[in-house]
Amino acid sequence: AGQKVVKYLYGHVMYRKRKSRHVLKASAGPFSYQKFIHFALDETKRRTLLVPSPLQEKYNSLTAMDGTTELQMLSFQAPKMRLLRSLSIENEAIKILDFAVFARPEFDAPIFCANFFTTATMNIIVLDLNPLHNVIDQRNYKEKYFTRLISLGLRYSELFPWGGKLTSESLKFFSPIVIWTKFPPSQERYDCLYSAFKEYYQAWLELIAQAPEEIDPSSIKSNREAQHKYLTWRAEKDPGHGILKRLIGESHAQDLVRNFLFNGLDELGSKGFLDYFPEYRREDGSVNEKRSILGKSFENRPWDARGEFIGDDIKI
Ligand code: BLA
Repeated sequence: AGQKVVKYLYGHVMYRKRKSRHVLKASAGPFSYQKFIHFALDETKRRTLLVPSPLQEKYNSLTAMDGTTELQMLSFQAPKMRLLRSLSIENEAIKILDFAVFARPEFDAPIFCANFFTTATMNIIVLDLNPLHNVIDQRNYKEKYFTRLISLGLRYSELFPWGGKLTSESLKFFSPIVIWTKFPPSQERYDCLYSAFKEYYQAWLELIAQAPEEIDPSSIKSNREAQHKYLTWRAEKDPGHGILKRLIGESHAQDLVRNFLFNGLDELGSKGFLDYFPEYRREDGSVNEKRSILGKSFENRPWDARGEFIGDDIKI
């Protein structure tokens, strides 16, 4: 039955691909992220046993309140992957991809993260292997996963210049090879972004394939907590939430964010947002709705060519 669902989902992706190609021809608008998803699923299936996630039944596709924007959700799991999920949102004017893979807590592998937001005038891009543990203070974690990827990161950071100031709190969730960039529409850049996505995803697949299963309960616990903290941050403060609310309404957006995109909040831990990020506590005990307490900073890439953090003047 699993295989059947996968085939069905593939059919769906292929169908969407043909459809969007047609749209492209008609409007010459921006391209589609469907081939990114297709590549990632193909490559993952080549390397591991990928089966649909139980989430797939509830989260599959949705038409936004405007009656034209399509939201497409896919989710899978594999022996080492707790959750591989993708959300794509497309209409004539916008193309959005939020693709992430979370390992099971027995592995301390980074989180694969591709967040692409494309309009007729602008692209906002984050592509990274988000570290599970702190790579600024914990040298051993950084060396374990990132030292060998510095040259890959360097190649693409030259092609994709740093996107400028960003929410300071986000920096802790990024690795030395993060691609954070903005650019106006350009076919050449999209082709380059596709290459970057393919190379980063291959690198992540290789890394998870090599990752040994942790058996020490305290390490597993620390991995679980780190992933829970990451999910808690993104479920509360991710910059995409406003768009989702506008498209599908507050309560659907909330459900999608908490139970699909950042699924695991209820299973991996019991702490709340303010336990992890007490600086957001307001006097009445509620969560400050501001995205950032520290404000925006890091005008330039705060990692040097050797992957050393050089943003020390700003406290994060
Ligand atoms: C902007 N998205 C941004 C910015 C970042 C990210 C860094 C710049 C604004 C800022 O400094 O916060 C992405 N931030 C991330 C990611 C992490 C993080 C991936 O901390 C991970 C830890 N973007 C999406 C999706 C949508 C989206 C799915 O990925 C819409 C549904 C929209 N992102 C979006 C928009 C902006 C943005 C509209 C510009 C608005 C803004 O700056 O607040």
